[in-house]
Amino acid sequence: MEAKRSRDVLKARLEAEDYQKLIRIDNPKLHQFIAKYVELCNPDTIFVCTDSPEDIRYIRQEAIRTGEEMELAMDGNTVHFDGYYDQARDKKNTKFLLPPGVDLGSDINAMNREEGVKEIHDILKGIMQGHQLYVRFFCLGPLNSEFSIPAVQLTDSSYVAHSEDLLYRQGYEEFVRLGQSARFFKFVHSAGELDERRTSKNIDKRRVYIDPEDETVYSVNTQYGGNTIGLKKLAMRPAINRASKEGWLTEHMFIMGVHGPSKRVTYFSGAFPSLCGKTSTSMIGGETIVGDDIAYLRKKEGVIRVFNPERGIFGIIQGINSEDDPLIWKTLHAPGEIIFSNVLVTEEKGVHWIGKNEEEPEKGFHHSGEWTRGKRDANGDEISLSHPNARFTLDMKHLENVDPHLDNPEGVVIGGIIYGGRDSDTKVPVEESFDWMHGVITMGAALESETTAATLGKEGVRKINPMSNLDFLSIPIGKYIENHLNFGEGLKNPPRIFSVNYFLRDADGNFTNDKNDKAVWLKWMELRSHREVGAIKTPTGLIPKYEDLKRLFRAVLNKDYPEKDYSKQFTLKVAENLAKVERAEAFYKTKVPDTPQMVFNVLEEQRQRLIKASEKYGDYILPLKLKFS
Ligand code: SPV
Ligand code: MN
Repeated sequence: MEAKRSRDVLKARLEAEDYQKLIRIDNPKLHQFIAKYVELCNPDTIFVCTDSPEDIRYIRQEAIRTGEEMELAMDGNTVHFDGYYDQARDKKNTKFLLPPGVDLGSDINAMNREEGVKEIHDILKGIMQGHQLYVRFFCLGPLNSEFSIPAVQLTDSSYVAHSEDLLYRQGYEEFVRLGQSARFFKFVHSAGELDERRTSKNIDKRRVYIDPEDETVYSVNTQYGGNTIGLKKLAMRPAINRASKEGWLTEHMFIMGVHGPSKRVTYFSGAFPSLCGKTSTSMIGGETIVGDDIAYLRKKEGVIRVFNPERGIFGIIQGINSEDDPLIWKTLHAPGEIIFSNVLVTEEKGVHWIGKNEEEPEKGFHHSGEWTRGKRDANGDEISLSHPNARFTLDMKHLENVDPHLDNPEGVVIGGIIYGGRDSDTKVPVEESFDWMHGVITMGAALESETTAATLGKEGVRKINPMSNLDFLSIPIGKYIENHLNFGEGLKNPPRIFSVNYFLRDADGNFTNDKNDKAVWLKWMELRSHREVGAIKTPTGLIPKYEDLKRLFRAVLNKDYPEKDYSKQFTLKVAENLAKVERAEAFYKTKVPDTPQMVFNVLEEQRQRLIKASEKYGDYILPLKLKFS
């Protein structure tokens, strides 16, 4: 649509005040985009949000007026329910739209661009009749930063517009400032027709289509945040594509400050698949949080600087309890703007979730409607008190442990990178790689995890998930790994790379660690990144020495750390580690045609080290035997 016609459309469809808000932004491409989807989706009314306090308040009130959220007893708290079958990211219907000749490989869901655009435009046609369209502007990353990305969201869901207000930096003024120079991402969302409970009705037509070249994402007939909140996982995909072209990285990582001796703060970013402890790690007591889910890694003058494109948390609530998670617990029980989703609402208008260490109510209201214990769904399955993927949404400014550099336009310099997965039987709880390449390949590219409730489908299946980013990759996996290898070049002081495993179990199936032991691993990694403690060299990496952990367990958790626990946790399991190498090799050989040769070389070296060690020490090697460095 040409510039003049798009302005005419906007003028005809918007109230004068909203039209003026848009015209203040001098960007014809933006106007064209908005006009196009106004015409196609045909909303009854349009609200342009400038981020003024009145506009923000209006969005919040709309969420309650429309019934997408309900107020709870605690001041500022609301609850939102997604449809019973709309509780997680829909991988099957999330697809990249690609022009002919572009192939992302068999593990990434894609379709022909032209067909996809046609299909989604057909679904979007007239979809907002009877709805209000909210137009919102955000900034992915700190304001006034050369590294941030502006983004515009069109949505007919007040819940989505409200959630984004807590999760992202407001960007209207940023768009005004940037004018025509803004290289912005675009998101179009419609919850589609709603049922009497205000949840998306036509989930058979649920679609999330990503056009990486056009940096546009379409999402329809769904409300679940991971499918709809444009700036979250939807933005990650075009950001990975843009990063790949420009030589930086977009990662599924938390960012946190780990507080070392003498007030030293060392920043770590950590990639774990969904539901594997990213939020709880970044929220651990005594440390400070920069972000819990997404990180942009930029290189400037030989140093890696990391940014959080978000400023809020859309965190898993299951299992949060007053003992293990005191910081988040406190925030979840204080007045303040929090959106709970898919939790149980009690008669007193409080909230409850699985694993909250308080007496469980026998009844309440949640995503399946009225709930009493023992209720079953249409398939005869018992409906749990809250959904395992139930979440809370809040602005990190409510947290007492928010890091002072969250909004630093220069980001924070990173001292260590952590890869973690859900691994019941192979990897030790914490380990450092030999170097960047070894870490990227054996800990990042070979990262595996057992599937969780964060995506639809069976749980507990072990899958390779490179850098925990597979669900979001918009470039071929091989290219992505190569980008990581290249990113490590020319660094003045490369960050150390570590792996952690919080989910190791013993032969009886019990976890070998307590939930909060991660606090110790973090302190150990902090010291290692400054080379202030030694380590034991094993065939798979560098592991802690017993005496260092013993000291840290006492200092951090005031806990004794018996040597038998250490031996159990840090025993090198040769056969399991060899099998892991095999699985990684098979994955890259069969599924990733453009795998850099280095991946196979480094995996082969790991295999040889494991074989050699087992010839000397057997199949299960106690760490004390390996004390040779
Ligand atoms: C995840 O599943 O990795 C999340 C939540 O962080 S979602 O927004 O659904 O992606
Ligand atoms: Mn995530």
